[in-house]
Formats: sequence, C-alpha cells, structure tokens
Amino acid sequence: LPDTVATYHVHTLGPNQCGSAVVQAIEAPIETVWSVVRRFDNPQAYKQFLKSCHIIVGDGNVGTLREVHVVSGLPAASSVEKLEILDDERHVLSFSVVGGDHRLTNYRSVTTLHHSPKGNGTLVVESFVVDIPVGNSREDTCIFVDTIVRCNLQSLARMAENMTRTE
Ligand code: A8S
Repeated sequence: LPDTVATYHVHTLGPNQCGSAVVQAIEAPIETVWSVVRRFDNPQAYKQFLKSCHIIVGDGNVGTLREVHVVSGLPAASSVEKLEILDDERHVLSFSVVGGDHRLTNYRSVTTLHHSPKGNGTLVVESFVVDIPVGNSREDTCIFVDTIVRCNLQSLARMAENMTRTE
C-alpha cells in the first residue's frame, strides 16, 4: 500500500461516528484528475448533488471556507466547508464540514490520488468520518454518505476521462 493511504485514511472513530472509504479507478493521468480535485472553489464541477459554491474567505489554500448549496430532493440545503489539507506533491485534499443546513455533523473527508499499478491511470481513495445523526442507524448513515461519495467519484472519472480524450 502507498504510505499516503496509511497516513491519511486510517481514522479514529468516536463511539457515535461512522466512517468508510471508496476507491475509484480512472483512466486518466494523475495530474488531470488532480487539476479537477484541487479546485476547492469549484466542487460542483463534478459533484452533481451541488448546484453552487461560493468562497466565504480564503484564496483556495488551507483554511479557505466555502458554502455549497445542494440540489433539491436531498435532506439538506447547504454546507459550510473548510479546506484542511491541500498537498500538490502528494495529491491529498481534505475538508471538514463546519456548518450549514444538513445532518452530517463533524463530517470530514480525505481524498488521495495514486498512480494506478498498471498503466497511465489513477486510483482515487476517498475516506470519511461523520457523526451518526440522532434517530439514524450506523448502517443507514454509512450507506447515505457512501452513495454520495461513490456518485461523486464516478462523475469525476467521467470528467477526467473526457478531458484526456480531448487533450
Ligand atoms: C462531499 C461529500 C458529501 C456531501 C454531502 C457526503 C452534502 O453536500 C450532500 C447532502 C447532505 O445531506 C450533506 O464530498 C451535505 O461533498 C450532498 C450537504 C454535506
């Protein structure tokens, strides 16, 4: 395993938290994928559940705060998120949820990119930790977040693969 996986994706869970990880293979070079992932000001480029994003404070480096608005049909309206890690050399991005109108209290995720073992592609690993909302089960919470993250990474794959075809 690459050492960034052990460093960034092994989370300590509190008694009322759940966490998981999603892995996505992408047939595009790591720098192409990273150019999309690193844009903390533009998550709606590939996160299809988001309809808008604006920067509250910061210049896109660590500490930057953004507010995203969610498409209708989800049990949420908005989220305020803080950029925690942006490492252009190791290809690591992490953000935490610090406010907003939704049920995912103390959500934090880490995304790392890796050269795929064979060929010119990329492996994306995204893990998260979140509090289990009162009235929800551990399993339902994990399935809900897992589904969102998996959709985001599938959309990221489509986008990066299209960019590669037209480069
Ligand atoms: C991300 C990951 C997640 C985003 C969740 C899990 C969210 O934006 C949506 C619905 C919610 O209920 C919570 O990388 C929240 O964005 C789509 C508003 C945080």
